[in-house]
Amino acid sequence: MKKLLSVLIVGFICSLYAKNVDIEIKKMHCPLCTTMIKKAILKVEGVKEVKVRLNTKKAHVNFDESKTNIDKILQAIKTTSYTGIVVKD
Ligand SMILES: [Cu+2]
Repeated sequence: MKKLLSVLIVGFICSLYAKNVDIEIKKMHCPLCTTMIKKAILKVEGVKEVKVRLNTKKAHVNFDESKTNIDKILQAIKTTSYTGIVVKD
């Protein structure tokens, strides 16, 4: 019972720090771009999940707010010479 409780607490704390952001990536035009951008975002410490879609030109990022922030993610996108704009957070 104690174990179950601690799992629930850890899960709850994790969900407090977990944040999702949708970023529009300008001029993204081919599957290679999506792969490159995805890799760059995944390099940011604290990023848990990245989905980059070419048809919508958007990246959906799930990250740990206690370890990173949106600015660091945007900076990572910049290293691939693309510009990301936050759509929704
Ligand atoms: Cu491309």
